[in-house]
Amino acid sequence: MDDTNRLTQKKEQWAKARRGGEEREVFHEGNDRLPPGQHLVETFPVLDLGFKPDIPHSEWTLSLGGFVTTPVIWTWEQFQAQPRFRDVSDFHCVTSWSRYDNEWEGVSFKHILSVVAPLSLAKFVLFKSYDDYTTNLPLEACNDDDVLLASKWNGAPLTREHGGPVRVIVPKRYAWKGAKWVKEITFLDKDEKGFWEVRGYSNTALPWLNDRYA
Ligand SMILES: Nc1nc2c(c(=O)[nH]1)N[C@H]1C(S)=C(S)[C@@H](COP(=O)(O)O)O[C@H]1N2
Ligand SMILES: [Mo]
Repeated sequence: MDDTNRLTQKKEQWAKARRGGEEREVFHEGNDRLPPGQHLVETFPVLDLGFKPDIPHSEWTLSLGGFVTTPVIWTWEQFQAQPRFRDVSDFHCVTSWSRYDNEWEGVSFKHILSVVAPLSLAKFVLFKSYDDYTTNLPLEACNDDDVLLASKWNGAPLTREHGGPVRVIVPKRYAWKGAKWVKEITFLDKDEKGFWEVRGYSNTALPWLNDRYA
């Protein structure tokens, strides 16, 4: 087994153990801000596949393609030249921690949609990252006011460990639906499951429904 597989397996076991524990005795009911089964943290844990890609701005590109009218490949300078967007949101990881009031800054997904103009047959979005991670969402879920491609967190450039240069933030879904180190965004007519989705995690990933596993 290679290191990535071993770490992935470890993470899965950890998530399952947490789930078992929660179901038996430490399940949190949640409240009007904390979804069921979550607990609040003030730190910002780092989760990845055991590999944090290092992409200098000079080599970074973001490709937007698939079923769109105008595919584009942005350099770092071109990404930075897009209209800026800021949003504060709560972050919910499926391994049960939540972090409130994260201030994200970058480019809104609404702006992405206005640039590429998806064709009417585009119904799903697949995200690919520099660490080969993938995750998927319906286009509807991405076309929301709080979804963005973030390059700053709490006023500072996004660090490499948290997905810099650019990560995707989808506040209404568990955090695995937001690709760190994002590299390609592909608009598709059919749903194509991502890394965790093919490994038994929920395809919808809705924190308020405690919707963790498929
Ligand atoms: N490229 C990539 N994106 C990823 C992951 C990953 O391993 N690789 N992990 C996901 C998971 S499971 C979570 S909880 C969040 C963690 O983000 P953080 O490390 O900033 O807390 O990133 C998500 N995006
Ligand atoms: Mo996660």
